[in-house]
Amino acid sequence: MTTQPFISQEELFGEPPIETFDLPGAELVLLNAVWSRSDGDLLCKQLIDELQWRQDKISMFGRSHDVPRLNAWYGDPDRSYSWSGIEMDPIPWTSTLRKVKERVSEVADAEFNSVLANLYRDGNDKVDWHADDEEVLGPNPIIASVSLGAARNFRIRRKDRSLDPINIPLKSGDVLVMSGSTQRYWEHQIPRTKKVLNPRINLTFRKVESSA
Ligand SMILES: O=C(O)CCC(=O)C(=O)O
Repeated sequence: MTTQPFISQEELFGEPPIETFDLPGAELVLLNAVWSRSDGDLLCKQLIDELQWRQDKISMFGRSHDVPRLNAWYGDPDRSYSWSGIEMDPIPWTSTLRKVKERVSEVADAEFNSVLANLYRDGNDKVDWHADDEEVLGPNPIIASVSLGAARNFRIRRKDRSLDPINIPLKSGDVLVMSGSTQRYWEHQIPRTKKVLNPRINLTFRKVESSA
């Protein structure tokens, strides 16, 4: 008796394992289903319970607002991070995050010393247009971004608005790698949507300079 090889949904419907994007001044690679969709969903549930989520506040026009998602910053000692006036000291790696980091380092062919975790509780949570261009990341940072749980649209546009924004759907288990001058010339967002009712975690692995 011959056994049929297992064919995943992705293979059956032709989702390419690696997608590149021809965008001027950006280097962007989407690695589809580095984790299977079901493993990605399981990992999402596990990290929702395991990580120490914090609700940060941001000040706008003299008023304080909740950041529209929860965050957590994990990493090597002395790898603090600050953005929009929010200071984050690293929490030591959990064994789950360490395993995820090892896999991401392999597929992105890069080393990382920290990760910003974002928890979008449902489609009401979002991140506004921004670039990950803080000085501690260096001039051409490589950022590997893991999506787990609900699929969401990632939008990216030129800072000079010379092109229409591009929409990249990110699904559970995908890894998006941004490198080169992407953060210098482009900015990205995860827009709010009424269509998504389930949570999504995004882990953006980064290499930051020591704060010591
Ligand atoms: O959730 C995402 O895919 C993007 C997150 C992001 O832009 C960030 O952490 O800087």
